Amino acid sequence: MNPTYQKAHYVHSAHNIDQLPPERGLEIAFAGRSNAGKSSAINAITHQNRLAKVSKTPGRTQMINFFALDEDRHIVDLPGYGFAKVPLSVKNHWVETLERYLAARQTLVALVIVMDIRHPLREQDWQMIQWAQSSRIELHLLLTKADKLKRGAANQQLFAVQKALSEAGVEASLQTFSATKREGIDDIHGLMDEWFKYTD
Ligand SMILES: Nc1nc2c(ncn2[C@@H]2O[C@H](COP(=O)(O)OP(=O)(O)OP(=O)(O)O)[C@@H](O)[C@H]2O)c(=O)[nH]1
Ligand SMILES: [Mg+2]
Repeated sequence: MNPTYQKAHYVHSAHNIDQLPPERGLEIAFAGRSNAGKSSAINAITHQNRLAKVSKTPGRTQMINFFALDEDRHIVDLPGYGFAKVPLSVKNHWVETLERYLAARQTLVALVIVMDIRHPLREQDWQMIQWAQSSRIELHLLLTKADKLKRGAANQQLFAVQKALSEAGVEASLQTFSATKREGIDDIHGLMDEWFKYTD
């Protein structure tokens, strides 16, 4: 494994688009519905337990959080969308902020959309997929909590999502993942190595 992921450390939080750090180097962002498992995935990928805050209560991540591997490589934990109990004004703020971040951020090279394997491709996930496609960044779908399904059922979900994406003409890679069982980490490291240009 590339040892740099373990060096990830918190550097910055932004609540608004104008609080983002200066654009420098390369950035990989993690998006997904509230409670999907974004923060847990980031912790598993960086081999740390408490880098990104994990919670049983949906809506835990309410800021855009930046973690640095080095000065030129950042992992970004985005606030979750789709949580019913968040006031409409807060929801609208984040939808707008996410759209602007995806459209404008020059350093953003890839978006990882984290989805609970039992509930993939909900409406807002499609919205994020469309924004990512129109920004021409790399797109990867992480079907997480795969430990909640038997292997056969998990693979069935993977194929169903793959089919839906190809029918919609979406270019994206995808995989199953489990933060709890630490499965799928090597696969995403391989992609991140490419996006972060560790493999050149
Ligand atoms: N079984 C299982 N549970 C998981 C997995 N990943 C995350 N969870 C649990 O799902 C809940 C939400 O995880 P988070 O990582 O906080 O989710 P999030 O997407 O960051 O949520 P927000 O910050 O609220 O948007 C927690 O109770 C986690 O322990 C997984 O791979 N397997
Ligand atoms: Mg979170």
